[in-house]
Amino acid sequence: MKKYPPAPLNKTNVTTSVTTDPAKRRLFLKSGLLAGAGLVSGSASAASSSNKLLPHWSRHLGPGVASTGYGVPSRFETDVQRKTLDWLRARRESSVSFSPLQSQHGIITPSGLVFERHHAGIADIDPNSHYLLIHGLVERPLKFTLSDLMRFPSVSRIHFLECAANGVLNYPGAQYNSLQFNFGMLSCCEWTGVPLSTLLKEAGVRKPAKWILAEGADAAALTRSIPLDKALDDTLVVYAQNGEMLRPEQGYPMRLLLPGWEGIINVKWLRRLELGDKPWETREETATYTDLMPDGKARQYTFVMETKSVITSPCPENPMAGKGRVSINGLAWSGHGRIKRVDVSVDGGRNWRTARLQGPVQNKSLTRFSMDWDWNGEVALLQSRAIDETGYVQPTMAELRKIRGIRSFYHNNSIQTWLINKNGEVENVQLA
Ligand SMILES: Nc1nc2c(c(=O)[nH]1)N[C@H]1C(S)=C(S)[C@@H](COP(=O)(O)O)O[C@H]1N2
Ligand SMILES: [Mo]
Repeated sequence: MKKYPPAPLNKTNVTTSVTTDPAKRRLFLKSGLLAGAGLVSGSASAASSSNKLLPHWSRHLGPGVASTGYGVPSRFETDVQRKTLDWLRARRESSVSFSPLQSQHGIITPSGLVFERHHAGIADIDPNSHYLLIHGLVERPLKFTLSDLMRFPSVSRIHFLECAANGVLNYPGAQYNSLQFNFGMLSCCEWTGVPLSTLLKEAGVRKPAKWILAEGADAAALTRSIPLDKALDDTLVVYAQNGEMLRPEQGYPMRLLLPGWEGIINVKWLRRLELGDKPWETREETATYTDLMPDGKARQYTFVMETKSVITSPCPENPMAGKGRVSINGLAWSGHGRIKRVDVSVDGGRNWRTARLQGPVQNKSLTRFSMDWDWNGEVALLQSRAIDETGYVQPTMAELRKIRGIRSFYHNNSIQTWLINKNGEVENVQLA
């Protein structure tokens, strides 16, 4: 492990840039303020600009406030990007980009790095020409513009969102050596909006209603059927994400958010909710987003994203820096509720140790875990296994296939194995 000794203290540096004398300090602050406001010309104090031991950013004034009204990351972080695969649906009819989880810190995905999945591209909606209609089995059909929605009391909640197809590139024979491509259809944001139950109360649900059809305003007019129970439980109509209005990619000006449920049902660019007494059997719940089981029948309406976890460092994109003490870091999540425990193995699942969870552990949210490890430089097999508050344990690929067979495609929540090579490189492998 690298050691980081404190930088040598330089006398000139200390006395010119920092002073503990209150009188001098006031003077220093005053001239600093004036310079910042453009009232004083010239560069930083002569004493510090002549000190060549300091890096240039410590010797010269910076450019003032950021050059754009909306900030961007450091120019040294430009390789942190969403990514696409040329062959995989990089067409406007169907496109997907993957979030760089290897560069995510904490649990919130920055808005500009949230993965995208579009069935007809991004709808560019003028909020003044858009409204949400609630109709069907209701007492009073209602229309809500964005500003109508924003008049209701709002809630803000942190939830993950995962595409049911996350991990399909990770079945045997199709493995990418990548965290981003195998796990990056996953994000976690703070979402702000109105509980759907509030809007349904305004419209008045009529007795026979059991299901709701949700429809998007994109060219796909994407539709899915939603059970009324979930709609009245924790479903939100959201208009904001991470403290600002939704990004166009995420459904501006309004989308549905069904915490813990598969991505597709979180209808973006939401324009219509129709109440009915049975599911509509739309394309996205019959021809796709169903799982063919060993007996030849297909599982349908598999809403919940099951408990899952992955080590994000080390991973193929984050190789080992060297022998010695490292912190194994990862993410865990469950569509059933809170994460209760995460176990980590460095020997391919023979022995497990309980990892630290970074609190507060939130409901249907990404949860950070970590474990200290002294790497002896030998080959190792790293795994993580999440357990949620219902007691559900994340399965191995073998366990998953025993139940699901080999034709099932969506909802791959199996345990991931990273092989650590002696040279520190990390490989995506599957254990038999
Ligand atoms: N109207 C509409 N809603 C949609 C989609 C779409 O193409 N159109 N894609 C769905 C799918 S398959 C997923 S996984 C999520 C992705 O949400 P995101 O793009 O905000 O990450 O949105 C869902 N909602
Ligand atoms: Mo999806």
